[in-house]
Amino acid sequence: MSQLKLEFKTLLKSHAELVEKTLIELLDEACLDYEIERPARLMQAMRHSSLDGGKRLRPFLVMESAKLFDVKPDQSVLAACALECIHCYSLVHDDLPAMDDDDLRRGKPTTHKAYDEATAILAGDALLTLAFDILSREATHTSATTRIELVKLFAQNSGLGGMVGGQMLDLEAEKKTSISKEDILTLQAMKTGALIRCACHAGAVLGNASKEEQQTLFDFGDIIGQAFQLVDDILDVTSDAQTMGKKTSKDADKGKGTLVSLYGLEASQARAEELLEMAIETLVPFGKKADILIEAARFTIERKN
Ligand code: GRG
Repeated sequence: MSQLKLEFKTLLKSHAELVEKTLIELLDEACLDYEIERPARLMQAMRHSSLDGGKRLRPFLVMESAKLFDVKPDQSVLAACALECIHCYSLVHDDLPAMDDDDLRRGKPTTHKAYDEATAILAGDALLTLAFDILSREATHTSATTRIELVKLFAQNSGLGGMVGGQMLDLEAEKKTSISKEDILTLQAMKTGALIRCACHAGAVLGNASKEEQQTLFDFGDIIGQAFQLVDDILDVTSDAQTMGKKTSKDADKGKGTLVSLYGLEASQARAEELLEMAIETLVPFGKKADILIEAARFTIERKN
């Protein structure tokens, strides 16, 4: 294994540990910092949905993108955790019977299986709103202008024009007999790509980067977002539930149109490699400072779960 890959793996683990520790603190605080009582069952379901699992790729991207602009991980971890809360909420709601109807997530029972549907809906809602509570805090960034910029960025990427809108397009696509490549790319860029792009862009915002630098991180995030979803579709065909920690063959079972079903495995794998080269090219202006982000792009392509 190359020195850089080793460094990336070590950082992925240590950032994930920092995210876990911070999420535990944020959830503990959420029980304490107001006078009003917190429903214990809801708190447990939020912890079940957000702690002890996942690759924590989005927070990693926030922290490593911010590092390009000399923001240390302990200064970017709160924004990183806010994004992870939004991601976890989306997984909880996506697993519900009304959506993907899944029993397994991150190797554990999905939240509605461990609790019940109503509690899972509320746990998702509370994680989403907690994300914006975190973003509004002075500890997330000393500048109120930057905090508002982050709120807008996270809201736009997670909402109607981003992840939620993409999920709607995805649900509608399931009912169609065929779907074009352009439609697949649009819905994937919204459903999955938007949060990954947001992670990289947020790092640049936290670092007060110039508009040009922000655009570079946006472009990088956009490309790895595409690659991430493409690999997710490939793994849905080639992997198994134990490795993935969630059910596989879901796309084929539903007759769902993906780039893999349109072009086949080989062409999809070649496209993933092409996207990796594009992602690396995007970061050329940052030179060696971007080595770890490039490894993150490689991980997105080579990951097994
Ligand atoms: C319900 C509003 C709403 C949105 C759902 C995120 C999403 C939209 C659906 C999840 C379905 C899915 C499996 C999409 C493929 C890409 C994806 C988001 C995979 C899960 O992300 P990972 O692999 O998960 O980063 P971990 O568990 O590692 O955090």
